[in-house]
Amino acid sequence: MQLHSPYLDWDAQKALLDEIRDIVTKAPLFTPTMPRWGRPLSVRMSNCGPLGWISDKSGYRYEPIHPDTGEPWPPIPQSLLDIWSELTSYEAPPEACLINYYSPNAKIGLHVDSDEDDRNAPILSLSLGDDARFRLGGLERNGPTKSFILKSGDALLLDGEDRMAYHGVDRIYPGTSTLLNEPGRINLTLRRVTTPSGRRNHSM
Ligand code: MD6
Ligand code: FE
Repeated sequence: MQLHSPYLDWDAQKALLDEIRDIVTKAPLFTPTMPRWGRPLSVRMSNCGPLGWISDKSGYRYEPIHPDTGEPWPPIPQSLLDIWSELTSYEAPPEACLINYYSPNAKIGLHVDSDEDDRNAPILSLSLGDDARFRLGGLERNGPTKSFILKSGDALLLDGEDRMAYHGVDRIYPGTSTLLNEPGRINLTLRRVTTPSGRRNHSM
């Protein structure tokens, strides 16, 4: 893992927030539900990019359209593509940017991001708004974990052995940032979903 704290200064955070607000007017936040039981998650979501991550009764997956509007997701802003290039040395651009919105009581349980075909690509996270306590474990659900605070403007890269590590957000700390004009937090995760074509691998 690599934590850049902070990575974005106040002006860059404000500019990114404006871009995310614009995306969310076109692709409104939806409430994902747990597969099978349909229990709603406490986090609300949207996406930008050719693919977006969704969860509903049928399961977790990437889809090219918004589950409520049926419209394609808005494109990933150039500013985010530039950050991906700056912080990762990955050969291909991200295809999905998941936008998570946390109200003061929202959290996300320990999980592994494993719906991507390309598990070699890192996942890059950017945080805006209130502080969050992020928990990072290992490859096994019941293994030891450590926790640290993610602040507005922080960039976190889950790469290498941490790419498939369990992680989650225990809680947010309302009122620790004034960026959003209201208590809450936005987290963006940039993901490569498909394996880039022409990739060289050991069979060649
Ligand atoms: C969050 N982040 O910070 C949730 N996933 O709100 C994630 O689930 C996450 O930060 C993959 C890689 C980095 C992350
Ligand atoms: Fe995750």
